[in-house]
Amino acid sequence: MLNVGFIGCGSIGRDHIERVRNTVAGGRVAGVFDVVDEAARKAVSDFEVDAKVYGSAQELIDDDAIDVVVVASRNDAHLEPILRCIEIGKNVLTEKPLTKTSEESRKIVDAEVAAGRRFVQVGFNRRYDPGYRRLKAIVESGEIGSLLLSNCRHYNAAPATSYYKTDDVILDTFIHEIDVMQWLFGENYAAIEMKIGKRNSLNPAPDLDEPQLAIVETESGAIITVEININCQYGYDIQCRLVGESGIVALPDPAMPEIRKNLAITREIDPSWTARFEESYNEEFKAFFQSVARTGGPAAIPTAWDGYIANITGEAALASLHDKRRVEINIPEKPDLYK
Ligand code: ISE
Repeated sequence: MLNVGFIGCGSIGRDHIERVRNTVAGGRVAGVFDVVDEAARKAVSDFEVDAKVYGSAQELIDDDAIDVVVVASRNDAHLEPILRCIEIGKNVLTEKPLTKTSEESRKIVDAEVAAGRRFVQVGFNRRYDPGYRRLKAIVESGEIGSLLLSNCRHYNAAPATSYYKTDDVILDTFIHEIDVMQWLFGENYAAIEMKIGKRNSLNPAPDLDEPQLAIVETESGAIITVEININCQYGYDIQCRLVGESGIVALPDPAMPEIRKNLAITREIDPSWTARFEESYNEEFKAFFQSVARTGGPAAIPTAWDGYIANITGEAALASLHDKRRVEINIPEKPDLYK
């Protein structure tokens, strides 16, 4: 049983504490830290865990009583705790994005390469979703031939926070497709072009420009389009259709009962990602615990390298948004550690 220390007890941090407490075997909630001390104490009492509340992230990481660390703090507060974990040799599962910039994420990659081992698993949870995993298996079986095109939908009913901005649409929302499509296509991206669509009058935030449309080109010339709409009002709606040379495969919707009533057939849509992707979050934690418990590491996928190249693509997307042009993506050579 691994003693798990949690850094960040906001909404996703609380979800993870709860899943380790109640659902996923192999770990015990042993410590918590949040910059808002009250949030850490509340998590301990709400989930009735026997966990120590630490005064700083470093104090938690450095404590011998903590075996592995989960980072679920704000996106701009991931770098220091992850670097500290690598420095003292502790495995860490961090929420996505790895960091907010490719420069910061490169520091994590370099630290792992210098240490000669992977310690970091990045929370691109979709790689553990049963639907996406089936897509991957079908692609790899060769059943629909080489991929030519893809069309994705990433819709949120409303933005995740009241301070969500245009750039967050890329670095916090679209970053999921950046990672998962690169994984499905099994090749690097070559270029990206972003467009901002007509403003939704129900979008409450002045500096949040969306919906956005991404047109991504892979190295082999395949084209992926992604609609990102985070004020869709009606629910959390994730779609993905892959077009191969001899067939098409689409991501299944989550199984929901169909109700026939009042001259209509209806099926519920999940309200948010926590419900829609619950199984994938549980599976990513299982993989994290198993990789550490079974082998003492290295960490499971997605790796810090995946987090880093997602940042490079995110930055190209931002440049495209700001300069209104197609931007080339240059992915550096992958170090042996990640091959
Ligand atoms: C959130 O952090 C997620 O991970 C969701 O999957 C995404 O849809 C949402 O926009 C993000 O804020």
